[in-house]
Amino acid sequence: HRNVRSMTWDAYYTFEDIYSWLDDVAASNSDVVSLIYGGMSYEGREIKGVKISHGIGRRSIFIEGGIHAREWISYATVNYIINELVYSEDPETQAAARDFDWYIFPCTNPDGYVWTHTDFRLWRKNRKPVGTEFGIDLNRNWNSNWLLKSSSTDPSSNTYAGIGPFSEIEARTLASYIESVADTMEMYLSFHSSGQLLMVPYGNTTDPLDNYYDTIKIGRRAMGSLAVRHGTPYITGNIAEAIYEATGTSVDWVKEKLRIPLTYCYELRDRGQYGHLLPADQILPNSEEVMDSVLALIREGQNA
Ligand code: ING
Ligand code: ZN
Repeated sequence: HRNVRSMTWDAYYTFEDIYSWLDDVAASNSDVVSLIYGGMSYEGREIKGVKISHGIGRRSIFIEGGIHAREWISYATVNYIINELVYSEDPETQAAARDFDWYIFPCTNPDGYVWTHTDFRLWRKNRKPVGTEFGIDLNRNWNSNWLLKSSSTDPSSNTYAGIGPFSEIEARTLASYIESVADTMEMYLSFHSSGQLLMVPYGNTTDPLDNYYDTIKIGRRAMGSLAVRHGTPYITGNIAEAIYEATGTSVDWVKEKLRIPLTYCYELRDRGQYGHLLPADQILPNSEEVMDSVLALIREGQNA
């Protein structure tokens, strides 16, 4: 396939083009960027990402994008973050790139993403056949309160949770990769669309558990920074209070099992006008404001 040497922010890219671009970013910046493999998909595609590291002994930040196939803005936003961390000349961005090890996966549901380009634009799940149906919701398959809330046992449902926790190779292999790098991890970010929300665990209860008050305070300040550039309002809350109760999700598992202190899930633009079909001319403003907010999360997280 063709070699994507630079990515622009006025179009959505295919699976092949994203992976080709990751290859090139790594090859062109081999002192700092390496390719990493977070796992495998049912149809045999790799969950490919990049590690950005300016040396050993750093704390780390993990970014998970594209676990839901139709949420194209998630893939684009995560690619933008990679691009900024590698190529930006902004001093704060460069400091963030230098001060942390970054583990970044733009496409954690490869088969689903390919399907949204070839066959069905609004596909959400993976593509494993289940009887006459297809697909498990990869954000309901994690081993944290599995099947308890907003999860289905019906394979035709968009929130079908699978036959058990980590039944799906994508969720299972990614989880074991996350676990393998968790000791240095301070922040975990998951990107979805849409709704303009910043959410913290947990999804099974509105109770303010763990470091709820700290993470909400940090999150609200970061959403203040997000709004500075284009005025886009985000609401911060726990999953159950901000959107709906849902369990078996990646962020709940990361927080509950790995105890990563700053674990957040974004619902990116917009608030429903276009939903998952966000026009490509919003990729850049969306990504700029999100990058501002990621830097703010780091800043506010250190001051907390
Ligand atoms: N929303 C998320 C979903 O998986 C979510 C909301 C995220 C719930 C993280 C719990 C944890 O349903 C979308 N748009 O997919
Ligand atoms: Zn989603």
